[in-house]
Amino acid sequence: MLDNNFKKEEFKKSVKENVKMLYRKTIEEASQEQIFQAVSLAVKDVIIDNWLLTQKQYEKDDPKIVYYLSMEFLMGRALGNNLINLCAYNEVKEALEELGFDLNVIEDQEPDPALGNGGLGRLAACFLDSLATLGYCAYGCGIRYHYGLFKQKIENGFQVEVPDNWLKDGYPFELRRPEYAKEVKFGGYVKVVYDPATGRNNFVQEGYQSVLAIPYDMPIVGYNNKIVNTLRIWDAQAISEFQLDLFDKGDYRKAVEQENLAKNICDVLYPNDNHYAGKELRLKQQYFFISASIQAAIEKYKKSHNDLHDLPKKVTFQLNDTHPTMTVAELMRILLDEEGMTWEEAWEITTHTCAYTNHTIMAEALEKWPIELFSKLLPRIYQIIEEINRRFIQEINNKYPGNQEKVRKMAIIYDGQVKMAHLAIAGGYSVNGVARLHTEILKKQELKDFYEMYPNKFNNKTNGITQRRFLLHGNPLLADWVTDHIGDGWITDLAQLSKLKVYADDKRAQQEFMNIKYQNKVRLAKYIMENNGIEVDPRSIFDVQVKRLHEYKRQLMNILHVMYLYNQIKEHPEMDFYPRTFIFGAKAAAGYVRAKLTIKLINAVADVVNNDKSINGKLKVVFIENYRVSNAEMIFAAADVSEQISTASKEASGTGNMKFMLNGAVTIGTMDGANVEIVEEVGQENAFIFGLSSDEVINFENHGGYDPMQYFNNDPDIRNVLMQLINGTYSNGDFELFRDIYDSLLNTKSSDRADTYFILADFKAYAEAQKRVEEAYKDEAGWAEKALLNTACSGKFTSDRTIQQYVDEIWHLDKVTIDK
Ligand code: TH1
Repeated sequence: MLDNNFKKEEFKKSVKENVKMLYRKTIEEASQEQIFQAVSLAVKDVIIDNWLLTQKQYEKDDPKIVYYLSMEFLMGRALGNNLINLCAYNEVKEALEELGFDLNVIEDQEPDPALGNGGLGRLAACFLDSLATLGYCAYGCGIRYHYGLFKQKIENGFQVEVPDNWLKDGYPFELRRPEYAKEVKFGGYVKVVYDPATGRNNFVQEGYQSVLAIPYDMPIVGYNNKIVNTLRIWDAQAISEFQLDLFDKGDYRKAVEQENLAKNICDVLYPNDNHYAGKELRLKQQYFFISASIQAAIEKYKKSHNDLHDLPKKVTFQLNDTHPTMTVAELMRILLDEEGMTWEEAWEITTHTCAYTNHTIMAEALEKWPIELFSKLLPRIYQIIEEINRRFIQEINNKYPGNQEKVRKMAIIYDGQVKMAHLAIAGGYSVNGVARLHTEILKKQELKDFYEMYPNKFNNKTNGITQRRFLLHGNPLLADWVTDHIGDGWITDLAQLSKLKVYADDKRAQQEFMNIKYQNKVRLAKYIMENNGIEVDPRSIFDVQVKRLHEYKRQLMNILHVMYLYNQIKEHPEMDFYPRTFIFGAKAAAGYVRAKLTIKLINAVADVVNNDKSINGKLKVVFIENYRVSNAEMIFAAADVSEQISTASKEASGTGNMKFMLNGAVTIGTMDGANVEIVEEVGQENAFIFGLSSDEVINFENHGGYDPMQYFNNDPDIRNVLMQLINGTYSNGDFELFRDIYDSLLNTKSSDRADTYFILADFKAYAEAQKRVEEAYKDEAGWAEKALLNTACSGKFTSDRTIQQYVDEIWHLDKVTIDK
């Protein structure tokens, strides 16, 4: 039996007690939601003991700390995951059964905290899980959005956004800690005050507005090691309502302004993935959580250390993309203005404490703030950035005398804008990409000049995912099967999955493996029936593309290919065709018109295809509403084919690709992001690779694009499909509904370049790869071997490996174990 604090009878008693205390009810009278709250409280009780133990150990050992600063933490539900990591899942399941409840149903009561958009936010959550499991002292720092990413409803085929009020019934796994509140200042002006005692100019912000940042802590439970780390998310509260004596009671107008400022800062997560909108409120959010987090970190450091010059030995601030880059200037501000350091001292410390991760090369995601906006909202921070910029330009001039081109391309402030990526690179000691190909593109293209100037800052950390959530919790049948064959070491050492390779051509193992896949497909088919009212055949190929909707991810190419297959089946009814279910799940940013239209197209094609009796159910199309972490776990487990078809060079890494692979799905994809490394691990013959390479794409882009018209003119299959966008086939005779999509592919007027993402260029290669998928699937044993090998070769893609590389090469943390 594993070592945990769960005694079944005690646990049952505690649940009953909680139901009584919380709701004045007996267990028979309580609703499932109330049982969820009571169970969570009982679990939290166990967690808090370990949380305290961990705290004690950290105080004793004084390890180096990483602060993972991120605007997004896509945690997903906590109850099931906490039980898994406490090694108490099965016991609690039994205990609840004895009380007459089903743990799965209880888990379904939990709101899915969606404080993130997609890969970037989910990566942060996987990293926290790995950090706790590996025994490293880490804090996640973020924002307590009152509304996470919207819930998606599909009405008449269109996406409708519904607010996600995840805090409505209270969230049992958070702890409010008002005693650690911090003041954050906005606006006003900077007054220079000469101090004759020190002979220095002091910079004092005056006439500002304040907001109080209140931390809420969430426990991050390590796997089977008693370690509990902390995710600290900050909420905003008006200073006046918190601490009456702090505010000037006479200034009513200011009081109201401060009240309003506090009110909306934490309202809502910006729903844009890979896109920057440049809104003032977003800038406020960034400074709000960074200022609070850095103040708290410095205060904590000073409690047990007396020399801030040693900060880099004890602390790293890891910036999750450029969103937290304010860290560089805020740390400088504290060291200069509050600690009285010289610029040189402060800069030395800052540039050895901050490190930056780049997650995208998409131009529209680059953060560039107008000087006007920035300097008005953050006058002192802006002043500091100006000085950083002045010295940085000097450094460029020293290295490249007279080269104005370099200054133009690299300056932090240029053309009336503050460029956050440049600040992050200049202000930190490490710059990393998130997959090997992506890091190479950074070094050779996007950040070439910076790489030339600071080659030693650049490094790669290929992303990973946590197997605790995406196999152990999400796919219990496969998890048990794996454990039966190779033991349970894989749970904390995923490389051990390679021991499964010997079973790849074993008939019995193949059968068991595919039988588990089948059962998971039945589970998903049931979910689809209940949620979409569509009947799908679990014996058909489950071909899945789930991820945020973005043109570069090319959901459009997928659905155009479905239209093409449908045409083929209609034209050649006698044709041999293996039944296939195309499954989509994707949220589009609320303002991204073309992405939303693509969702409509997918649903429109689904309507026609699914209701055409003449094709005998050979083809089904399903759009799963409200794709999110909780249903993702079930979807990965059920997939045969993993669609990873981004335009080469555009997807920095991808992490869904790894979750599919772990669960024994075979990839159809381009040589993009981490797909490259997936193919390297599993072998070309166990994946279906097609399309332009990143070099080819970049080459086209550097030479004015390519001509999609040639494909339209020369290929009747492509022409047919495109014409169906504007001849009413999928729009009840409406020629205009999908015209924007048609234009985006062919018409240079509708965008800078027609077919920006090379869909027509790759279409035939994609169709041909899909044909290979079909042929391969018909060979049952051959497919089973491929599927099994995908699981067996997925060991590299654990976030435990990624985190260990961050620790070894960037953070240099000390490993902690809890004294028994
Ligand atoms: C994603 C990348 O698109 C994806 O390829 C990568 O696997 C993931 O990050 C984790 O590294 C990004 N998400 C965002 C979200 C915003 C801005 C930039 C990116 S890059 C808001």
